[in-house]
Amino acid sequence: MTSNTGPATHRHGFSYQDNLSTSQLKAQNLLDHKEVGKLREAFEQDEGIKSFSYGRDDGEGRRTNTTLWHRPGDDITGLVARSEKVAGTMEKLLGGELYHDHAKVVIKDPFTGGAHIWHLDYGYWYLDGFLFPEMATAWIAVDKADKTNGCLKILPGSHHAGRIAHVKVGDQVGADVERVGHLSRACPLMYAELDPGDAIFFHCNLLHRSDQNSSQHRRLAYLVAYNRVTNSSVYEKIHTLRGNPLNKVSNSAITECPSKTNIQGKVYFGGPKEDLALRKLEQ
Ligand SMILES: O=C(O)CCC(=O)C(=O)O
Repeated sequence: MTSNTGPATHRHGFSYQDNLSTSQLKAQNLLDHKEVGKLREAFEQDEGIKSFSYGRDDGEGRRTNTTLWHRPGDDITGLVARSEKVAGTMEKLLGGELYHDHAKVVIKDPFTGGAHIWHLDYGYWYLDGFLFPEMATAWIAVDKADKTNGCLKILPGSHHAGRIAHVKVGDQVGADVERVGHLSRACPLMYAELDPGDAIFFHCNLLHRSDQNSSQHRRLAYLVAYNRVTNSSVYEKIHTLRGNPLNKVSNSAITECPSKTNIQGKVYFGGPKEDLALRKLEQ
């Protein structure tokens, strides 16, 4: 991360708190049992998740399943994204006031869930016109995520390599495979195996991927991406859509919120056909 962020994040590219060691990469119980239960129930009932979900060819014979929206809204998904323990932690890691760039639900259904190939999030956010890699993601496990159902895989410390070249693979934006091979020797792979409610916060230049889910267990994760307010996109249209103040709330707002989701205030993304980064890589 940039020089004004915490040392652990700076060293490994992911963190929860500054005294984190590599063996404790996760934010254990970031959401407690009740909070993550409410979030899961909301995702399972939510009409927006079903109606706006889209797939991407993973280049490995399957498709991913994601629903992505800009602007957090006031329902349980929005309150988690705006809460002190998620947004406030991220603010400390990124070193200043933040925008909520987007949130998404990534569902890997049993036996059919697709892979997310090796990439950096800044591989495509760069193409969306963000000048600085001052962006990061909170990846929150809603279902248990392990090696069998396609948990996140990361190369700790790889964010020090900066932005590496990306190409279109299937419908995804993937990192240069030769460079990933070299970096995987320099920064040995870690599996982010998480229990429901655990999370990791990772830098936008950290190399990551997740495998297909061939197990009998669903893997559902909630991802919230943040950007420094001083790092607006140079594209006016993207800034207008994504550069909205965060309006943080206290952690108790999560418990106090009725669990129903609400699509009001959210702006859903239409998938690969609306993907500026993918269009640019096709040129
Ligand atoms: O949740 C996952 O499996 C990875 C998702 C991801 O890396 C992405 O959507 O950019």
